[in-house]
Amino acid sequence: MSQPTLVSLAVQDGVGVITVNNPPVNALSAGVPEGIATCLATALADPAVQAIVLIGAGRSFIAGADIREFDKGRVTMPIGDGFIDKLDASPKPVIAAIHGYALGGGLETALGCNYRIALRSAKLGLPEVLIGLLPGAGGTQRLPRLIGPKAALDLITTGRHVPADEAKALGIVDEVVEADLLPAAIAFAHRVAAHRPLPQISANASKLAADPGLFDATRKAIARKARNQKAPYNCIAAVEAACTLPFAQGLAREAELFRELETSAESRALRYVFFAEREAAHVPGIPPNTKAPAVQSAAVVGAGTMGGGIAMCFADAAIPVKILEASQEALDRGMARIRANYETSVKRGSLAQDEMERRFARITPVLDYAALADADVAIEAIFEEMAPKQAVFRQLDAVMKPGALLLSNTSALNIDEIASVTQRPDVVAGAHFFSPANVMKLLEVVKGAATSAATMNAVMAMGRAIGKLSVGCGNCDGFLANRSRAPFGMEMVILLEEGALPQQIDKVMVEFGYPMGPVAVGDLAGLDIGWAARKRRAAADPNYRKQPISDRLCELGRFGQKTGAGWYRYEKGDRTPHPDPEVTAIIEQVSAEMGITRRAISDEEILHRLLFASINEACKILEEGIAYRASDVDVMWLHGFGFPRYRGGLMFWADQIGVKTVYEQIQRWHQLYGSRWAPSALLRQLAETGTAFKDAKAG
Ligand code: T1G
Repeated sequence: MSQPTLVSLAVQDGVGVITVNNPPVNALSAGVPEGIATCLATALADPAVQAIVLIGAGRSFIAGADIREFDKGRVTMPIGDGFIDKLDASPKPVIAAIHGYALGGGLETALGCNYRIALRSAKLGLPEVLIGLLPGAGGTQRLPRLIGPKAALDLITTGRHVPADEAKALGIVDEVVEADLLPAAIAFAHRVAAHRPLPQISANASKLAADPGLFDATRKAIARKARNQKAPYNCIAAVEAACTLPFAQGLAREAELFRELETSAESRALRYVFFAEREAAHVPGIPPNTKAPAVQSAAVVGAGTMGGGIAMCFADAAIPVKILEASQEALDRGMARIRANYETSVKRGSLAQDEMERRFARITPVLDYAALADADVAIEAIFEEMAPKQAVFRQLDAVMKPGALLLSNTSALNIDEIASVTQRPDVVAGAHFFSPANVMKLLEVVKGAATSAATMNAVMAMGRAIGKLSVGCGNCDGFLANRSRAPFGMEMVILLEEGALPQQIDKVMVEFGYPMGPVAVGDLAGLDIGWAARKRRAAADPNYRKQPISDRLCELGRFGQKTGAGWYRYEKGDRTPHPDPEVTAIIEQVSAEMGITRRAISDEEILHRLLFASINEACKILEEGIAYRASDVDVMWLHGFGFPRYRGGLMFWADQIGVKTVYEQIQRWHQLYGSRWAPSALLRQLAETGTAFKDAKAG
């Protein structure tokens, strides 16, 4: 069967309409740039054609270069050679007609045209920086010429999508229409067919005058977010070149700066993450694009921090939600916390007052389970104890309408044990939100033994509907996220016993790219939560490895920021962690009691002991089939634990070190430290076969 035509030309009413048809998003895959150039040449040679419209078929204009092509060893720009310059030099007017998205090379294509018309619902942008690149098809040279360097820097260094109305206000788009894009574009073409000279962005330097301090100020402004990264700075350098060099030299400088990025570890990692986040949507046993019933109403049991945050997720997605508590007083407290959360967003300017009221009104506090009966989904979000959770599920099982999803927000407890108290275990699953639930994007969707494929599909879709990144996994103690993170936490405590201090561990991990050190994160979350969990585990498991330093801090009432002291000391009203000599003394005291001779531990040993411990556990989770693919571990670590995105994720980063190197180091620590470092069978197999972690297959 012949390839469907990627790019076609049809002449309508003296207008040559070039249509790009490369589903799903009209990426500039091989053949598309060439097709545009061929159709353009044909249209220019046709005397019947007075003007040209370039439009996308299906759901979008052009969403950019084909990101998959970068890793196919293509050294030149993956968007064909200079087809945009051919558009730019066209003697007949070319109008880009934009719907859906015009992103990256797509917007750069539109900037090569003389005019741009867009549907009001369209979004435009240059998001290359988000995958560790820069607009490498003239965008860093044309956009500043169109809207000025300051506005161009904002779009290029943030990669944000700009709605059509804002694009018009900025001057990127000439006209915004409500509907009927093609007829409007053809009418526009007729209006400008005789206009001369044609507007040519590359020839217009009138807006390039930049405040000389602009570029240094921008470099300073992005420094925190752009830490350890190159792309944001190359973006700035490329725009600076637009303001200091003639167009042709500026293009050459842009290409040079682009090439520095295309093969960088940062861009390879960010391009990997782009696809890993999309791959996570696929749960084994469920064909892609299987429709799921939309959740139109929700119920949350428990109005604590998590329950309130979960209720906000539904209200924010315009889904009415009821929230239940055991007493009026608890309910009032929960509602007050929700209102306070919204008021903080209004104060910050990220939420309008009237929108806040609309969202708050979608949350209905109730005291009676019967009031939840007609919700499409009920999410239990009470404290982490099995018996009370089972009691909630018995109540839900008794009242919820047939077909309702019965979900638990538990972060580790056995989904099968929860499902076992209901008559409908097939609709029971885990929906593990991360705190704060209304902010964190990750939703860990846990499949119990009896959970049906339809339920998994429905919960994954529900997560996406409320703006979450749903990642599926199997049922075990701690599921995928917390189980893979547990060895990191244990190793951190042991490093403290052996010779490290909190401030050293945090410095290592912040320099690696975490936004906050793991020890300081404990103080933020509250040390009492972990203390309660440790006491429960110690009671249940005599072999449980105690954490005497952490316990000692808690026995002293040092629960972290909430008590003004934890691992660190805090000044009133200030969240800055200050190393505390008292804590150093406690640590040294415990080391002595444990008979440990403290030693200096290198930063590299800290980094590798923390992360390799979790890599080994992740391999076990994969070999047991609890994780469906290694990239799901990475997506969880990026969105659940703040692992730096430009390093790709725990397993992608491990691949940069090499499976064999990781394996041999773990073997050495196994000799030195005993069973907790026993290499997983999968890790050994990957090392022996030379298979990358990212290609590790679930058991
Ligand atoms: N290349 C290849 N595949 C892409 C793609 C792209 N640019 N964009 C999307 N896809 C695939 C995606 O993997 C998924 O595949 C399907 O399309 C639907 O995507 C020269 C060098 C456009 C906002 O960074 O931001 O241009 O999972 O699930 O939620 O200077 O896709 O179905 O197999 O995301 O509606 C710049 C990236 C490239 C835009 C639509 N452009 N794409 O979101 O659908 S670099 C981008 C997106 C560049 C130039 C430089 C989003 C979207 P599958 P989806 P969506």
